[in-house]
Amino acid sequence: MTRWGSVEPMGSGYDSADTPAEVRERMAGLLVVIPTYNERESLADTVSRVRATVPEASVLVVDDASPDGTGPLADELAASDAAVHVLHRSSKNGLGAAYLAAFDWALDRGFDPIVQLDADGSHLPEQLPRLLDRLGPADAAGSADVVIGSRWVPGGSIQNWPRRRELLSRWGSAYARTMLGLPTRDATAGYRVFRADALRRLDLAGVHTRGYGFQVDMLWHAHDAGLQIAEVPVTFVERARGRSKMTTAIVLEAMVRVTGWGIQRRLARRSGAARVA
Ligand SMILES: Nc1nc2c(ncn2[C@@H]2O[C@H](COP(=O)(O)OP(=O)(O)OP(=O)(O)O)[C@@H](O)[C@H]2O)c(=O)[nH]1
Ligand SMILES: [Mg+2]
Repeated sequence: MTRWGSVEPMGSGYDSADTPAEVRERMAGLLVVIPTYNERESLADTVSRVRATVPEASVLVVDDASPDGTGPLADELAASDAAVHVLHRSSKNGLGAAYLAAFDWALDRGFDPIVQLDADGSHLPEQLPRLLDRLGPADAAGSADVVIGSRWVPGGSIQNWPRRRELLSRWGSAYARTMLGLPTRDATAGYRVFRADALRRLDLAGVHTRGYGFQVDMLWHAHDAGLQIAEVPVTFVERARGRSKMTTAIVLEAMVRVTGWGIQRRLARRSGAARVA
C-alpha cells in the first residue's frame, strides 16, 4: 500500500517513514498546471479527476485565448472551486511559453511541487500519486528533483496511439538522448513533477523552445544543472476528444534545436578537452 493508498509505488528510490498526515501536509502546496488550447470537451473531466485523485492539489489552467471557449469554461470551474485558478494569455504562443508563464506564477506564489499535465486525457490523473511518491520528501536520500511519467521504461505503455506517432516519439527520445547525453528513456514526455527549488535552480530565461521540444529543452537544462531526474512508468492514452496541436513546424523546431544543442555540446566538450590537454 502506498501513502496514497490507491496505486502501487513504482520505482521509489528513497526510504521515507512519513505518515499519511505528513505527506498530505507536504502536498498542500501542490500545483497541477494544465495548458489548454481548444480543450473545451476535455478540460472539466481532467480537472475533476485531478481534484478527486489528489484533493490537496490546486490547479492552474493556462489558456491561450482558445477560440472554442475553453477560457470561460476554466473561469466557471474556478468560480465553483477555490482550488482552481486560471491564467489567461492573449494569443496562442506555444506550450513552452504557456508553461514558463505558469512556472513564474507558481513560484511567485510559493507552490511546491509543480506538476505538468495535458488537458486532453493523455495523462491519467489517477497515476499522479505514483509520480509524487517517487519525488519523495526533499531531504530524503534517493528522492528526486524532477519526476518524468515515462512511456518507454518497463511498465510504461501507450493506448490507441497511431504507429507513426509512437515511432516519432520513440525516435525523438532516442535522438535527444544520444545527442544530449540525457539520462531518461522518455525525453519528450509531458507528464512531469518539478520541485519548486529545482525550477529555481534552472535558467528558465534560457529556455526558448515554444513547441513540443520545450520538454526536451527543460530536461536538458535539468540534467545540465545536476538535478536528480527519475522516471516512473505511466500509461499514455491517445486523446478521445478535441484535436492534436502537433504540427510539422513543431516537430521541425524540436529536431533543429536538439541537433544544434548536440553540436554545441560536442564542441564545448572538445574545447574543454583541448584546454585540459
Ligand atoms: N496554453 C497553450 N496550451 C497548448 C498550446 N499548444 C498545446 N497546448 C496544450 O498542451 C497540451 C498538449 O497538447 P496536444 O495537442 O495534446 O499535443 P500532444 O499531446 O503533443 O499531441 P497529441 O498526442 O496529438 O495530442 C494540451 O493540453 C493542449 O491543449 C498552446 O499554444 N498554448
Ligand atoms: Mg496530447
